[in-house]
Amino acid sequence: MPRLVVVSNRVAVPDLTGNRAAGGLAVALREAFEAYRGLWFGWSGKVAVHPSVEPRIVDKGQVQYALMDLTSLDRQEYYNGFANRALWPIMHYRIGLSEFSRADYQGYLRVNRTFANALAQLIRPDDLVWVHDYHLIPLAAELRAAGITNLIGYFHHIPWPAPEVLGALPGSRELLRAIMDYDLVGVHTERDADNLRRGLTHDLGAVYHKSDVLEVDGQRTRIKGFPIGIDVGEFQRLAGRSQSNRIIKQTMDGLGSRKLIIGVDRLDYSKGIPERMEAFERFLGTNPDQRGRVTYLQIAPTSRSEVPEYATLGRVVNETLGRINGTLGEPGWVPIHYVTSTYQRSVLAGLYRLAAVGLITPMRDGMNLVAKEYVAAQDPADPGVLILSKFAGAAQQLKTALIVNPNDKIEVAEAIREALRMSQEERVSRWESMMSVLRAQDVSWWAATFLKELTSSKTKTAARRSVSLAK
Ligand code: ADQ
Repeated sequence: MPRLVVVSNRVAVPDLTGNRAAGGLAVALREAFEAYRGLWFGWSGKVAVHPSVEPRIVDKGQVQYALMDLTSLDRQEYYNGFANRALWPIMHYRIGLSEFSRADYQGYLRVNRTFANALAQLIRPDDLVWVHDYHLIPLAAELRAAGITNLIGYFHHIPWPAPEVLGALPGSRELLRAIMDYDLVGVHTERDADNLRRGLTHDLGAVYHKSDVLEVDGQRTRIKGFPIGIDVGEFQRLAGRSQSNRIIKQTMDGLGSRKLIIGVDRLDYSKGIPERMEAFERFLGTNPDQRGRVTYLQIAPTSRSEVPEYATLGRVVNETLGRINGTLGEPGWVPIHYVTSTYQRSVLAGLYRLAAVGLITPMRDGMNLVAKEYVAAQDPADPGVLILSKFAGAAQQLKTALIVNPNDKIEVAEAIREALRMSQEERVSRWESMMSVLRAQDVSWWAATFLKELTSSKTKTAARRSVSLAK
């Protein structure tokens, strides 16, 4: 069995008691790391005066963690700058918000090179290397330059935009070129895969070798959709026994006979939080009988607060919330409850289960795991209704959700009304269809399918080796 080397911007090291971090990649990779011995390499989250030349190794049995510190300039240019102020908005179709700076781009390349040089010392000949997300697109190119010929896969967790959008970013051709150094590139949906393939053919003159394999200058890569899933059983279990939890009890007491609508998102402009609040306002305006009978709980932990666009969003959300609660609220009823804390998964699962409606309306989202968690947490006999943006990758799979355009407040308001009135029979039938998708393509399926496909890409690496030897 080869060793699995995972590379991601942040590394989720288990705490002193051996508990692994909840959420995100840590959960997604849990089972992959049970099947393979592993190494997880990335940023420690710490800022140091001098950049790391070699990583700090933390050994936790089956998995070793290799942690690199960044300087504050690295964090500014690589992380806050190019990754989060230039790439993130472009990848989410927000060209107007993308702030490109050549210095940031150089910082991004520098950190990728430093990481690759440090990682190259740790890679053994048979290791499978799996790189995650937009912070590290050039990593394979840098590893190849350092002489690494192993199989290297990349998974892109956010949308891949149409070539016309990505093309607005200076340096986008180089990013596309760097993609070709991977043996396998995974995205969440066919739409993203198609956008990336079109970008490669339009901008690099790539030619199709097979329907999902593209070739540029003798180099081949496969581009495929692998929709990420969740641990369905875990969410069902957590939700089923959540009623004794203090926060859940308090929430139930506070609600009384009111229905609950829930939204859970990092505070990010891609998630459409102010737009969603306005859609709820519209719903209350057109359905005055619902005032006092429904509460919308928005959970939105602060994220990337050093990036100016996120501070602006925080202000817009607070203003929108204040206006709606001020104008529509009553002494005994607050229309929108807004909290910014992070919660344990058991609490989130309990809150999802309490909610009659999951209102998940991102303007763009690679997948959106919250939509899936909401569905998995429902009571099978009396499930809630998922309202889901058509621009979330999850909408490609969860077709029996109420699918909406998040830009259309009237449509979202009407979906809220429909969800609150939906018969139990229809709710159960829609929920069962969604659950069968979630069970078939859960998180273990996702990791196992990607890694199986990567392992079977061997012939391409052999082809690449012979191309580079011939040069
Ligand atoms: P995110 O943009 O972070 O992920 P999402 O997929 O919804 O979006 O995942 C968020 C995760 O954080 C969920 O597991 C959720 O439970 C958790 N979470 C959110 N708020 C929380 C809170 N207050 N307390 C505790 N946990 C909270 C990126 C992409 C997505 C893609 C994922 C995975 O932007 O499109 O689905 O990666 O690939």
